Amino acid sequence: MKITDARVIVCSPGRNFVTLKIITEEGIYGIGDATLNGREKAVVSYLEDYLIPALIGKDARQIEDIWQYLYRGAYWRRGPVGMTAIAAIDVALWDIKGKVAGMPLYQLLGGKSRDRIMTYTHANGACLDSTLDEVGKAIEAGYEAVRVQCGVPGMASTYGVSKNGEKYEPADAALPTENVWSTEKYLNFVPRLFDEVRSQFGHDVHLLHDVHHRLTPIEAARLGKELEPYHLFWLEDCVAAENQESFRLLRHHTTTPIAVGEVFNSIHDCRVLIQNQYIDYLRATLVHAGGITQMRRIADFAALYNVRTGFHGATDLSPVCMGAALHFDYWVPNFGIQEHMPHSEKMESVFRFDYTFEKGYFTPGESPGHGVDIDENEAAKYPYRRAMLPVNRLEDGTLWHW
Ligand code: CS2
Ligand code: MG
Repeated sequence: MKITDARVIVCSPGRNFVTLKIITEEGIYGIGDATLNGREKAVVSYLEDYLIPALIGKDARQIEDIWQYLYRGAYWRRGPVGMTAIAAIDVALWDIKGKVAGMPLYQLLGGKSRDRIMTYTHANGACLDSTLDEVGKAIEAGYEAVRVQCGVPGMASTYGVSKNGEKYEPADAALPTENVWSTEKYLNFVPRLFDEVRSQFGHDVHLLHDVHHRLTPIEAARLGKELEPYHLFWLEDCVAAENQESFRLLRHHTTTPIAVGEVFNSIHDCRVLIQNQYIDYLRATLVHAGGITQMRRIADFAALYNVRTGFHGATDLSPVCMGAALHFDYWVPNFGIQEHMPHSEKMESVFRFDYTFEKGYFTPGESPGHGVDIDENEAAKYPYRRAMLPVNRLEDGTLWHW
């Protein structure tokens, strides 16, 4: 089953998506998501200039060997650009395998382990009252888990709180816009936020919060400890994960569950955190961390240490990522939760998918493969626009983590 062609489709129906289509001599094709927010064209070049030429003529059935060839065979291993490109190929090849077998992807993985997939959505507002309103709306819509982000008094903008009321985190300009950050203002405010949310909505709803790498280990420990009475489902990315020893310090101070990993791309990024039991949830993105082939190894390893999955599902990942992730979630024994930021109608108009959503839960479809396709004519209506994520500075001008 020879690969005869592969092409990269770039479109921007509200935000940029990079989609890979691999075609075999039998005419069966598979689709992968190669979107890396704010660095899209780097992955396009990696695919077009380096990986696709090496793919043509290979047997599409040999997913493992192709993965090893692209990963081990490259002297320059790992990194978000290369691993996103490999993941796109991997997901497209699994899609082909499912179509050939006449089975949905979750069946190829071993069948379903649950009946439906719990998701969390985002509630955010510029001030406490509007944030509480958004939490109320999410609960009313049926979500059992809500990520809460709120503007911090005295700070002009905050991570996770969009400026114009959009549902998603923007990559909003051709060059990065700048946010200002104050750790003290933030730390003084967040426990109050969760106190209000719990007193208004009770303890049944799962609450999550994302710090987006902005604290030092001891600051994160303080936050985790002060949030303990509010029983978070997880506290995400409270420190940057380059120095993984940071998580030991954090872990020794708090029982608030810890989630990390949306920027990871290798099983080696996860090993220390998992085997030392520093974390509870792994956020690695299916399409940034080497696709199904690597992700199921990471998940199996995590299961040995009671670490569960919590896939990244922001709107900068296309419906192709969501479709493949949902099949994985349906199967993976140590599933935790799936992030869900709804795509706009315009974004969805470019893709065809068979997964369904009802009151906070997803179910993947039954069509062979991962069940997501791209309408190339629709995609052509929305040309690429460069859009970059913001940067962050402390009040004195020091560049900080975004
Ligand atoms: C976020 C993302 O979903 C999340 O938890 O951290 O919104 C993230 O900022 C974007 O995906 C960056 O591309
Ligand atoms: Mg995050």
